[in-house]
Amino acid sequence: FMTINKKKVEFTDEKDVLSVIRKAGIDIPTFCYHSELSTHGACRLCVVEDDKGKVFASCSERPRDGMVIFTNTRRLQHHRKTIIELLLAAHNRECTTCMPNGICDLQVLSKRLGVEEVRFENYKDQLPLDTSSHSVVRDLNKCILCGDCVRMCTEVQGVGVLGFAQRGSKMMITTPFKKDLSETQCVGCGQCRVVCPTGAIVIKRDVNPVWDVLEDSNTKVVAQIAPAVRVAIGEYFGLEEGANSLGHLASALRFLGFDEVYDTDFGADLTVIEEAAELVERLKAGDNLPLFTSCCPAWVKFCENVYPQYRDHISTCRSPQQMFGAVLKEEARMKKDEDSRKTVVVSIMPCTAKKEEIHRPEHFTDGEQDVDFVLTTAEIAEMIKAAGIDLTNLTPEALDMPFGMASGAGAIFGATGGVTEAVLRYLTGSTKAEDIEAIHFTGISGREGIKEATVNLDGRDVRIAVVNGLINASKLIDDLEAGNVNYDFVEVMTCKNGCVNGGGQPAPEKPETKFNRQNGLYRFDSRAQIKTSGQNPVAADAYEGILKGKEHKLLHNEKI
Ligand code: HC1
Ligand code: SF4
Repeated sequence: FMTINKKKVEFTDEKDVLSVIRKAGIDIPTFCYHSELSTHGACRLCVVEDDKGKVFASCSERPRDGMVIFTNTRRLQHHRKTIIELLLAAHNRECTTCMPNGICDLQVLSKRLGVEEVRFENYKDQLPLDTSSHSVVRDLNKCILCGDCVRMCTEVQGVGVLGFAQRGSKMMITTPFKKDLSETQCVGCGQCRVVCPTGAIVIKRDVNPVWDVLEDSNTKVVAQIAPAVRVAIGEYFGLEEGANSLGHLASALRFLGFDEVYDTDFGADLTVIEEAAELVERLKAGDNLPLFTSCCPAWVKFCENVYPQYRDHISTCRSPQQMFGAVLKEEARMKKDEDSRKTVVVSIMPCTAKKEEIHRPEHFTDGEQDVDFVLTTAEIAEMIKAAGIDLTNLTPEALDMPFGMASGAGAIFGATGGVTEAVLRYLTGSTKAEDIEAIHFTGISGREGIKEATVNLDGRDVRIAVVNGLINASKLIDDLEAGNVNYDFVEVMTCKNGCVNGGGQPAPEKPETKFNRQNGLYRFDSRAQIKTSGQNPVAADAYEGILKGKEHKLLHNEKI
């Protein structure tokens, strides 16, 4: 037991006093504390006072039996207010035009703690923004040096392009040799933005050019919605975490002026069919095994940067977003006599790295970019709100045809293990509920960073690994190099738990948020009429029609 504000509180295995306080229902403020990152102890907002008058950071103290602490004395209130004032003094305070306006932790806490004035002069020079990345924008004038981005990039992603430099009032977070982000090994995952408590790292917005094309009557604007978006966008509108909002979103997009609305799950069905064929071929030839999945662009970039010797192991398949983009543009080319409008494809994605993927030339078809814009879940929510549409009050609508049909296997792509599960459903060929369930329980689903399974396909044991969080990809490849492990198929998703936790999604409210979204995708799958990609009649028709003779050209990467 410990005593918090004169009340007895029980604790068990909490690693620090802060966790005990929060478990007791007191929301103690912090900037630099994330349960999944190491403890930094820098922001000092979580200070508490003991019965002897000692003040200490609760994030860095282990709970002890008999401890007596106070969380909100006048002294602590004064201390916290001064910290916020000092941060605000060194901060660009153009809040009204700042992207996280209204949800910025610095803004929220300064209101909550009753900061009425800033008694100190701003002593910092304004620094230029780094807009070089397709995925995120860095604004050092809004950085409060909590180090959350540094620890995320290093500890979870193993990329490590952000670090502290200089000391005292000159201290800043920077890249190696202060290079622009686009010149570093940054993979564009946007996870630094998810943990940034202010506007120092924000999503690169593509909202304005999309508004322009929506208003242009010479343009047909076609949307595709990624799997993970449907189970997260509702959070912006007060819906339950993991609730399926696909139908609501389709309706909202039509209100915004989109001409056709599709589901990237259809592209995922095509990916399953192509990637499964590639796996079978490589298993036969024994070449370039393990086969690495290619749907996550941040992983592809990471592999190219850090492990170029494994480049040929990555599947030649384009990602579902790129396959679908190529199909939509091909359809437009084939029908240009009926419809002379220019077709613009907009992807709605949970991912900031998808913004860069669309510019990779090996994904172009005959030199033409297939997907024109990527909007993250955060950006489309912004547009829906700007238009005054209340997502929750819309009547859910169906997707358009001819491509608006997808299997449940396509939807689970958005959760770690989902791509593998979808490929195995297709390769085993059974549509029986018990066989589908058995695949789920082979070991490919779950919360671990690296999962393993062995599955018998046509008499051969196929060794599989499923990875989420890039640092785990490094561990796996180091083990492969050392000969400690051996696999035939490896799925890698950059973000922890997969796309549900992507850099373009709402910042998770609590640790369970990502699991609620993951469960939402599996619920979506359980209600889907078709379960495997091979059963998708629209995909089968596409192979007989629009894709015939063009499978490689539209669905695979050009070697550059
Ligand atoms: Fe993903 Fe994918 S699952 S990469 O996580 O393969 O972004 O949702 O759209 O392309 O389908 C993301 C999600 C997404 C692709 C698919
Ligand atoms: Fe690191 Fe990802 Fe942020 Fe790039 S986008 S700096 S790789 S966390």
